Amino acid sequence: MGDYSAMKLYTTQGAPNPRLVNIYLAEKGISVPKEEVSIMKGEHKTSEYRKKSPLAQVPVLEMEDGTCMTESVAICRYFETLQPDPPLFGTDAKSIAEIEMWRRRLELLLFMPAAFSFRHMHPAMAGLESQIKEWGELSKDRTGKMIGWLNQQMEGRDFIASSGFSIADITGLVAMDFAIHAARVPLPENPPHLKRWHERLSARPSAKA
Ligand SMILES: N[C@@H](CCC(=O)N[C@@H](CS)C(=O)NCC(=O)O)C(=O)O
Repeated sequence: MGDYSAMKLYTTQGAPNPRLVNIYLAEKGISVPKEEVSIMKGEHKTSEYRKKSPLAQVPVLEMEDGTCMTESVAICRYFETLQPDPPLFGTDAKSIAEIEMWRRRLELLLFMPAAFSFRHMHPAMAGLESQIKEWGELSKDRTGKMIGWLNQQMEGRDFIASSGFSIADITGLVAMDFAIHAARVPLPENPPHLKRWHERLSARPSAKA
């Protein structure tokens, strides 16, 4: 088990991209000191913070030598190399490719439309986004269609990729919770394939991270 006490993770409670990293770290049993950054108070837009995150986003991992790494999945991949067990990005050519296929689908076709829907329609986001209501509505519709497709795909599966629990499930959980709570697109009740997967994932202690 590595000692990561000289690093710092800048994170925001309730925001989906930091949540992905926090769930990943919990699943790996990795502990890193954290500092809370309030997006609503604009703490990510200060010139001091932009030195760490030029695009003014969370999360950021500040390494021992002062290097700052942004992009949630880049941060996870960094720890995956430092501490490969348990493997969450696959172990061989086929599992690595399959996990990446699902991770990309879930990020681009579920999380992004859900995020656009929330950012372009929710009044709380008016200060952060040039809102285009029609784009928000179209994105909400796309989120719902993707969830419907995913529900069919999950028939008979415990986890998203065939090799078992992975970063694809973490991406899926974060995206699905964001779709439910922020974009207000519900989980289908029937057939309950996706709902069962969601309940299984939500019951893991890491889901609270
Ligand atoms: N691609 C980046 C996206 C980071 C991102 O969009 N973070 C959001 C919070 S979930 C943020 O910092 N938003 C601030 C803003 O929109 O002003 C990643 O994967 O880390």
